[in-house]
Amino acid sequence: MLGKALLAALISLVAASATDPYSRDDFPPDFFFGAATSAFQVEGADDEDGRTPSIFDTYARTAYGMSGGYGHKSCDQYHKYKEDVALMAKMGLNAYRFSISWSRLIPNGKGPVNPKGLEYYNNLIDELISHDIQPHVTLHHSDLPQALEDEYGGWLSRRVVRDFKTYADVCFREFGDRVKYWTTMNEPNIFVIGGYDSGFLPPQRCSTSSISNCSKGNSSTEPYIAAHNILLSHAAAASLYRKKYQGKQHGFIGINILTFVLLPLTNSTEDLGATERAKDLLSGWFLNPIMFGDYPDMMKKNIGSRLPSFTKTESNIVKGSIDFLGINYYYTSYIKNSPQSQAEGGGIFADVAVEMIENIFNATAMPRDLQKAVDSLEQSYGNIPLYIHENGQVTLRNSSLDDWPRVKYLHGHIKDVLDALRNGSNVKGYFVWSLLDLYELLGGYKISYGLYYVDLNDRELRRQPKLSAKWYANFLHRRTIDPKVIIELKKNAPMPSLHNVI
Ligand code: IFM
Repeated sequence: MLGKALLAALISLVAASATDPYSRDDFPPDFFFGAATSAFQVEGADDEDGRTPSIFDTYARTAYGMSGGYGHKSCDQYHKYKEDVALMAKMGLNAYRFSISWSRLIPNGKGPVNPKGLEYYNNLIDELISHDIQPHVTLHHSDLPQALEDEYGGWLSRRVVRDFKTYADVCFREFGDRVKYWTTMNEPNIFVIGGYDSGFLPPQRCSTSSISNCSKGNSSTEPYIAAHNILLSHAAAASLYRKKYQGKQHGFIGINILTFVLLPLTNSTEDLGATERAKDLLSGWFLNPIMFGDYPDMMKKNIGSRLPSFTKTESNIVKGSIDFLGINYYYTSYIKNSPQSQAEGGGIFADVAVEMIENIFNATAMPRDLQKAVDSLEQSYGNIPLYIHENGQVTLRNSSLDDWPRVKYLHGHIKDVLDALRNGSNVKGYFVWSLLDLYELLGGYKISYGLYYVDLNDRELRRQPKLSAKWYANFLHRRTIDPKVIIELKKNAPMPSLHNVI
């Protein structure tokens, strides 16, 4: 009797879910479903074959970056790329997002090209193409060559623009016959905040930070200078690509930003206004110059002469310098008006009088809003082709291979992408962060987002599929989803809370 009741309940749950599930076939056939990594986080071989350190290496060796260990071996993708590409193919991915290590390709950031670096990326790209996996390549993912940081202050100097353009030129020339999707920068909006305002990311510079003790920096000027040089470097590379390569290589060039859904903490006029200012700061800082040729008016007003200005020529090069926008989306944040902090020298959030109430490690409380993130960008910047370059669920690194929270997260967010598409948005691809358990930017080896677990105590660094990898593979291979999975997904299982882990 009980058995029958259970069976009936099971059938009704599966039936109820019939309106809810979706399949790969609901997406356009040419939609990219991939996974993502970045060079320093996955390659290892940090001092092999001529590679020199980047600012990410330096960060990983010191203070905050040390939490969880140093990433010199990481997943050793440098030696295991064939195995990793085979995993991707088995999972059914048709795209892989990775980044090139500038200091592996051009040791010290400028000068001769390293033949071993060239060989590695050629091999990786060829391996991907031979498995019908499109390479989506990022040029800078938090890893400026340390030599350029030491020589002239890296992104703080205008000299970086020429060196970045030369590096990009090498990449387009050597790999552009096979790489059709180029992203100049990963998350520059967070890179400049973490690297020059709060100091919790490379190159760890700050003067007023409640989070980090930096030995040098100036939080009231450097984030703006670094951002300006990043924008000019991006634009120089994009303009070069369009003039010299795009006509014959037929590829696309874009930039990536970390995006949030920003919600006012309360419905007060003050918090609503603060939310608009936070959007201007977190997206508009980079996207307004790229789409309209200048910084948001609010930033110009609040920051005054500390915000660099574009000459007419620069503005023309920056404006319209993307064919697509890549976004990384993880969570929603609440915004509070913070008038008392509007004094110069308080850091960039103080400059725009906002407080951001983040909850990165406690996703339980956070609404899922990838569709809202897409809608909000499209409202502000139009129907530009979008790629979800990163999206994923953090867990403790050595937790269970049965990563239900990650399966739930991915299931919900891919559905959001489908809803956005059905609503007319121009999303072209979705990448899970991350393919493997790699060296995490915040938290080293303590936390992870991977579809595959990598046991660091295993000398072979064998990759072990988590439930999420199997779930993603089932989805991509159009296999029927086990009803038990659907039932589990419907349960309101709590997301992990990782407070105080890093
Ligand atoms: O690991 C990082 C990645 O390098 C940039 N985007 C966010 C990820 C997770 O924190």
